Amino acid sequence: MSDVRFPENFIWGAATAAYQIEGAATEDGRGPSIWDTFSRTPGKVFQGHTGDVACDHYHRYADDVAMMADLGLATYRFSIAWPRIQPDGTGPVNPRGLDFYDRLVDSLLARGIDPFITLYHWDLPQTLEDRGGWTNRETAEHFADYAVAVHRRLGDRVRTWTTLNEPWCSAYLGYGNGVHAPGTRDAGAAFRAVHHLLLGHGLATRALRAAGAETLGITLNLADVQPVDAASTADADAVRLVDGLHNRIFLDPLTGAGYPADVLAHVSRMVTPDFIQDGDEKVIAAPIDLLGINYYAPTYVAGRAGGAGGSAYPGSEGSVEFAPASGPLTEMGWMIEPAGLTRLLERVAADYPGLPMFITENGGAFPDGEVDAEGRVADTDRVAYLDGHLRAVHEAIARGVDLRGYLVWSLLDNFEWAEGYRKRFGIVHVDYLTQRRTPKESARWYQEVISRNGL
Ligand code: PNW
Repeated sequence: MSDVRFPENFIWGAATAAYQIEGAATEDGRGPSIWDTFSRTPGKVFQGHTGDVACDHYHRYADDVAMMADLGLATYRFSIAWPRIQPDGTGPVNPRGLDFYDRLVDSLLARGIDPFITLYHWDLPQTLEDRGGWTNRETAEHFADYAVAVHRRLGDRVRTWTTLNEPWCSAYLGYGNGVHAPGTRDAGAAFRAVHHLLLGHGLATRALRAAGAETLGITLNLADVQPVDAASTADADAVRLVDGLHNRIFLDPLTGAGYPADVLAHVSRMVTPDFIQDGDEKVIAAPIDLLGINYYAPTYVAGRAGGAGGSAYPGSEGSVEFAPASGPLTEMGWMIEPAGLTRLLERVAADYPGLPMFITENGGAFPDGEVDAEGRVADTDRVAYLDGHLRAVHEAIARGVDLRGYLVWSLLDNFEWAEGYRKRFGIVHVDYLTQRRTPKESARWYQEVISRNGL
């Protein structure tokens, strides 16, 4: 099948995040983050796994970059650990922390790989959490200072800067249902966090623009929210609520429309939104050059009086029922539905026109098995998942969506947050006892896709 060709300048790559791969948790002056604390709290992470060692990427980055070059990656998305740069979250920078990213950027550039930076992928300095974390407005200001400090060191070589990864997860899983760090369970805290994360994004974007950063953006894990019954008005109402809490609460203010009235009314039933101050929406609407989208699975909802709702959607209980996942599933229990990605991209393009998009994460956890006697990992399911989703991406582009690139999640098996190391998303297998890397069949397949610029 050689009919699936991507645009000439389409950008291929892979993504990771600092806490999930680096290890070296106490080295070179790194301070503790909320994930160090959370992973040490009994019962929070599978079998008490932590990111203390992870993939030891901090020491093995040069080999990892060589592997990326071998795969033909044009870009590599990684995150900066805030507690390496400012161990307490504020104040003078720790030069040794910046040195690591300096070396990483140089080795990427030496191999012709474009660095794609995420400034915040969930590892908030613990000191800031001790003062309320993202529920505290000051964290947004500290974030902008931190962003500028990183840019001052790397801005001469890095063109692409994104502020936050998935603020939905930080706010609703971190402060709403407590499944992620810091583990708070409070609907009001979740909405405060949403606002302060967006404010931090806006302040950082404004400051980085003034500092001369070339391409600025943010990554959202947007949801393709679908009704169980397309003919039901109750289901349509449920879709509107969940879409509002997941997508529009971020996309509308980011693109200058301010918070949607229906979402604000919903939030106001749980908390007085006095944390939204005059002028904030203007800050949040700082122009961006790209929208990063992470997509894994669709979300099906029904409207039902007394519905159980979802813990990650404050206020959805009593009116919404989340349909259990059905059909083929990944090891996370997430539905495999590539058409959801096409729908999502077309929807964003239609409702928020003029915003170039990038798939900043897409991939799946599968029970790969171990490396076999021939040194191979036959991850056929992952190849099928990626093939299906790339066809879905291609379809969206064919229908006119301005999508610039695709980054697979993830380059390496890594610390999958609350699931610890038991869920493997990598196209490269990691043996955690030896730290040996073995490209899976999916890595060889992806290498081929990249070299042909198509399927
Ligand atoms: C994203 N959910 O996390 C993150 O950006 C990655 O760090 C992570 O490894 C990857 O997706 C796979 O999980 C999510 O519960 C975690 O809906 C949880 C959810 C969504 C995204």
